[in-house]
Amino acid sequence: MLPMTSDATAPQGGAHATRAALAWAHTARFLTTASQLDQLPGNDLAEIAFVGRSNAGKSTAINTLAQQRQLAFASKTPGRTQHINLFEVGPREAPDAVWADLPGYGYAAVERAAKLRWQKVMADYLALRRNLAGVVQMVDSRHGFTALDRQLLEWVAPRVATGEVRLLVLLTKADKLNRKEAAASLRTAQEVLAELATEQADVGVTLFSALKRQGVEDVAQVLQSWCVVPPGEGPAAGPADPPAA
Ligand SMILES: Nc1nc2c(ncn2[C@@H]2O[C@H](COP(=O)(O)OP(=O)(O)O)[C@@H](O)[C@H]2O)c(=O)[nH]1
Ligand SMILES: [Mg+2]
Repeated sequence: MLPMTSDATAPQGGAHATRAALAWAHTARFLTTASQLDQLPGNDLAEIAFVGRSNAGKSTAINTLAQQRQLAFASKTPGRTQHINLFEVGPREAPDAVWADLPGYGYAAVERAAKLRWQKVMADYLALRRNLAGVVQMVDSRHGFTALDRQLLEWVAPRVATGEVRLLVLLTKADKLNRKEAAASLRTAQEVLAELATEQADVGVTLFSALKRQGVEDVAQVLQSWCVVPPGEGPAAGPADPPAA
């Protein structure tokens, strides 16, 4: 894990904290699905959005974190799924987080109307979803940020700048890179993300491989830290609520 700012939550706490974070991620279970933002349940639980280009490895990353083969479905018609799938995480009687699997983007064969619909859904969700605590963006480590990836960063940047929404970029399929390529991929991504840096911003980036389980434990710990307030620390003082979504 390479935090971009001194504020970024670096995983720590040793084997026990790692096991606890993985156990937390493994509790993920399907909650509901929505085809429009106004169908999303109003929710006070911290929500973590998973976003990424079609084929970037988003479903695989979610399934790997949750240690469930089919939690996030691999779409049979790539790029066509405009649904937002929500998963609940934490103790069943007292869930402490929601994971939101947002529509993949950038699939070439999608017609223009669907692309525009996607833009509206994503821009509105990222700007307005009241309980959005963090965004996990999957970027193929071999390709780096595409124009659409950067567009998405721009939509959420205002809330990242204030620290209201955290950002973690997973450079996926890192097993396909050799050591030198991996270092270059990380460095290039850091350069792009440096544009988002502010005093308050919590932005991280890490190499990730579902195949080799690289980064899985660190990512679980970061996501848990976004949602679970350690005993005695009280709720973080945040900015005023943006308009409800
Ligand atoms: N080598 C390798 N392939 C991966 C990894 N993660 C995903 N893939 C492959 O990348 C393709 C797209 O993955 P998927 O999770 O469906 O991407 P999504 O469209 O972003 O949900 C599939 O063929 C996966 O098997 C990884 O860590 N390593
Ligand atoms: Mg998928």
